[in-house]
Amino acid sequence: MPRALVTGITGQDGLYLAELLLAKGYEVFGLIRGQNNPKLDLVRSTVPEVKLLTGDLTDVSSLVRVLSIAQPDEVYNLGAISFVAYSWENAALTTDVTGKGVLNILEATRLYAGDDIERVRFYQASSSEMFGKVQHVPQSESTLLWPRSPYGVAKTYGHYMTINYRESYGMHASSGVLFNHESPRRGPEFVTRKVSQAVARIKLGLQDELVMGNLDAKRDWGFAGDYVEAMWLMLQQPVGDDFVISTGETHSIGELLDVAFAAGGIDDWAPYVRQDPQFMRPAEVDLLIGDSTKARETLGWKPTVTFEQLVTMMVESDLAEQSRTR
Ligand code: NDP
Ligand code: GDR
Repeated sequence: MPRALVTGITGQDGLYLAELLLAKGYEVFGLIRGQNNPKLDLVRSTVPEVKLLTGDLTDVSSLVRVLSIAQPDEVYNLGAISFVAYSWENAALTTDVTGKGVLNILEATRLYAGDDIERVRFYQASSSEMFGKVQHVPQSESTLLWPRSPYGVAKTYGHYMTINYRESYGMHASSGVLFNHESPRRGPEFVTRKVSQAVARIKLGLQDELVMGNLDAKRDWGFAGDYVEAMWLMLQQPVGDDFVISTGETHSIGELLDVAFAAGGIDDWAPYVRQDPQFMRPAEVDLLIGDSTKARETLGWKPTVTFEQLVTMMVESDLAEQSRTR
């Protein structure tokens, strides 16, 4: 039975990845930070087979201990401070967790592998946010990185450190440059879920206003369930490499509002939506659209859920959840 260690198990992707790995017959270990995390209930009820181990990406000794217990064949580093807007307010902490945390787990993995570096394969959750002020459209593995947020800068450090471990030590280390991916499990602070929850609550008469930031930014949004499959596929390749994972379609936040309100049976969103500077960012990433040709050709990966299907899935899920809990 292959063994996998997943950091970020309480996040959106961690849960989907754990489900995928369990279905493939893996023994799965998840890194948790410890006490009183309300998201642990969902992990325990959805994937009770996962063995939870306590540690933190900022604490190398905890990672060394966790690796020695889990004895993984594959390490998926999904843990991060992942909310871009928050990263300006907590730039140093974001750097420690999202940036230096990658070095910590790479180094702990190298120590764990010892003389047999091929004993373990490593996945790093890199991000389209690294493209920032985009230098080419669409963005591929060779597009110049120009991050525009402390989060993007930290991810860029982790990305290059992963490549460096591959090149310096021959580690089977892969970096997935994933574009935005969403699901009903998405955290409510991210724009898709904020909108889908608001549509559900407006429809049910629980809320009458949605306060937003920049409506002109464009994102390439896919379904998280599809994207975790790409992570696994990367670690099944003969050598580590970097892959862009994206749909190749881009939509503005305005278009997201169009589709989400329509999915909730509301024709016109304008009467409900107000913009407020508190949700504007000091520097914006205006346009993301990915070219995932390499992943499609090498991994045989492709997305299965369209933008409209994704947004509708999220609105329907939130309508069901809000109806249950109101
Ligand atoms: P989430 O924000 O949902 O989950 C983040 C996870 O990181 C949580 O489990 C959180 O644990 C954990 N974490 C936070 N701080 C630490 C720490 N100090 N030590 C250990 N774990 C920590 O993210 P997603 O699931 O959406 O994303 C997974 C990864 O992929 C992240 O690295 C993200 O940056 C990256 N990514 C995501 C994309 C997306 O569109 N979703 C696109 C590209 C990259 P806790 O519950 O304890 O806070
Ligand atoms: P992003 O996702 O920053 O792309 O990072 P988010 O959903 O937060 O923002 C997407 C775009 O929407 C605009 N926006 C708003 N965003 C939020 N959160 N709230 C609002 O009210 C709002 N109004 C407009 C933003 O300005 C932005 O342009 C996500 C995270 O998952 C990262 O961890 C990951 O690396 C990248 O996707 C790829």
